Amino acid sequence: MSEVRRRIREALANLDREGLLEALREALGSGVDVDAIVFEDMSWAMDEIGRRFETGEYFLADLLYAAEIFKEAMRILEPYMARKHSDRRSRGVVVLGTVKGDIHDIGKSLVATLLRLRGFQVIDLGVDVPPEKFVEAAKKHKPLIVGLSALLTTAIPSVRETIAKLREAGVPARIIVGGAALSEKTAKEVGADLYAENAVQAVKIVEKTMRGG
Ligand code: HCB
Repeated sequence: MSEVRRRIREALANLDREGLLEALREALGSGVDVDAIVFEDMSWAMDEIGRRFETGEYFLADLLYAAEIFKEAMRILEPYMARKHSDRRSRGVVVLGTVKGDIHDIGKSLVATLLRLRGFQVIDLGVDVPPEKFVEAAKKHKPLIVGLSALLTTAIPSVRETIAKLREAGVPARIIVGGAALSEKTAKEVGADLYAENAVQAVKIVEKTMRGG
């Protein structure tokens, strides 16, 4: 891995805002791929921050600050993502939200951003979304796909309940799930149709599903 990418990882993991912004500008100036920065380096750093929180090295305030720095970095990176991913074809509706009991929104918002860049109309329901709100939005907007996000293992029952309520209500949309609480295996267990590890994969899967795949 290049030195500048290593600096991006270290700066974000160490909550060094200035160091991160400087490394990002340098990386973008030297042509480093924006997806590698966001989905490999910055995502790795957020996981590392989670690990430091788990071991007691970081506190809740550090997680909040990390989220703030991440969002600031995204404001620099988004135009590069737009250049790389933009496709203005109109491709249909996706309803997306973080399930009830969970307020993590960075990953879900990244999925929303990429889908919008690829031409999807995204109805983003936000965070801590109760199952009934997913059902109401699905009935109103008739999406082909509903996306659920969950980072807390304690939110997995909410994912299961939301999927059950969508099915009970006869919503025909395929359901994709993602977020640190889920895996291919848990996705199957809670009754989801599809699972994505990151936003790029989510978009590929949604596009394939829209094409009938
Ligand atoms: Co939070 N938190 N947190 N947190 N947090 C995690 C998630 C832990 C894993 C940290 C840890 O202990 N290792 C942990 C959960 C442990 C567990 O349940 N097993 C945890 C905890 C415990 C908590 C609190 C309970 C802490 C407390 O209060 N004591 C609390 C819960 C609040 C609540 O939700 N009710 C809490 C709070 C917070 C904030 C608010 C301080 C802050 C979030 C701010 C925000 O989102 N605006 C926060 C943060 C930042 C994190 C970590 C450090 C980073 C999350 C993140 O943004 N990652 C996280 C550590 C980790 O995840 N390993 C930690 C970066 C994004 C880009 O990755 O995985 O979210 P992503 O999204 C990807 C991918 O999953 C996929 O695409 C995205 C882009 O590539 N994807 C989807 C996501 N959603 C998808 C949906 C689809 O349909 C398809 C694909």
